[in-house]
Amino acid sequence: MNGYNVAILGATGAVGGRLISQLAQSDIPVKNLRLLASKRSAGKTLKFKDQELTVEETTPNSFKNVDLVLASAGGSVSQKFLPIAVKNGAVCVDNTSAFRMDPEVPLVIPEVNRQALKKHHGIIANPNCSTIQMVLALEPIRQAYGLKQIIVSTYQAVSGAGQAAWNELLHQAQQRLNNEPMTAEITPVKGEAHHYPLAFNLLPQIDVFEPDGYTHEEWKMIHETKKIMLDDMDSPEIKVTATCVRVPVELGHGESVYFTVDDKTAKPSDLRRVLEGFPGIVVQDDPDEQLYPQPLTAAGKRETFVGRLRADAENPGAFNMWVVSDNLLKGAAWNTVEIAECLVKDGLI
Ligand code: NAP
Ligand code: 3JM
Repeated sequence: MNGYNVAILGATGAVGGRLISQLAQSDIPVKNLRLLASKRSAGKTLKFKDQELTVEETTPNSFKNVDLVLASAGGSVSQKFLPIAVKNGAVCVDNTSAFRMDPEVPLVIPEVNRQALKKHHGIIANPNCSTIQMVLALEPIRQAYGLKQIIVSTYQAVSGAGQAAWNELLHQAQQRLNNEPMTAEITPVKGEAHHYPLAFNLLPQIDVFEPDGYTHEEWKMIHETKKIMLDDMDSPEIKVTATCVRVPVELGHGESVYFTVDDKTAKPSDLRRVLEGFPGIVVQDDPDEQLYPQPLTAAGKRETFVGRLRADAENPGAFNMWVVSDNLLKGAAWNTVEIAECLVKDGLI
């Protein structure tokens, strides 16, 4: 084979731009690349390697002769177009939540459950950004010491809410510096009844609320974690609970993760050792040197950074740690391209 025909759906977005650059850096042989978005962006040009490519409006015909689709244009767009792409013979890696809980669809972090790719029927789902970095940091610990419970609080960057929300945060910050009232039309969630400024603020709402008082983002973290680690979105084997908060950071989600392990003799130094040997993880943990992960230092990197690892002094087998990763790279575009690389290497396209 002299290369694949690839389409990027949502190519003009915050994730889409990174899908283009991660694909350019990958070892996937690309014969032809199609950049797809809505009618609004049709005709714009974007660079892939040294080629200037024109963005096209997405229609059902966009998927003829396409081998691989990398999708990141929102759940309803994936729901509409990916089944058409599959019918046309393409394999799709989807960044949205549209198919993540479908039992026929593998939900994959390559370092954790690459083997699940073998069961695909045309669509593979990329997990939520907050799920990916937490599960990647907990999997080596689960493998070595067993995992019983996870209590996570997230500190999620505005870029996770899309380019328009990111622009709005910068505008709000400028308004504050100009001593003008801050305005909000998107943050915390586009389309909701109420909007609040995120600049110099914290908003404990990501995605819409469910009747039980949790947000959809919090339930995504719970179900996705169980599906990836235990292959059962409702498994009681590991208890998971989450609080998701949007913070006025541009790029890079932070997470405070409290967890308990089966092996009550495990020490922080044991956990640090298994984390250090795991692919995709970098331990940054030296209080004497004030070394710990930060969004500013994680932005632009593919790895997930772990620090502040310490035992709960009052509860044997319980620990706290702090996890940071670039939400648009390992949380989205890099994990998607990494999945595609695995599909190519494993002969699954
Ligand atoms: P964004 O910056 O708002 O970009 C949205 C993209 O979707 C743009 O390219 C837009 O094209 C395109 N689009 C919108 N409506 C479309 C339509 N009807 N047909 C075709 N294309 C359409 O958002 P983003 O941050 O890149 O995120 C996009 C999606 O990726 C999110 O909705 C989410 O589902 C997923 N995501 C997942 C993760 C993760 O955790 N894995 C992280 C972030 C995002 P135009 O330029 O024409 O408007
Ligand atoms: C829609 O930071 C975030 O808001 C999470 C990323 C995101 C998702 C997702 O991947 O779960 C933003 C907007 C979705 C979605 O597809 O549900």
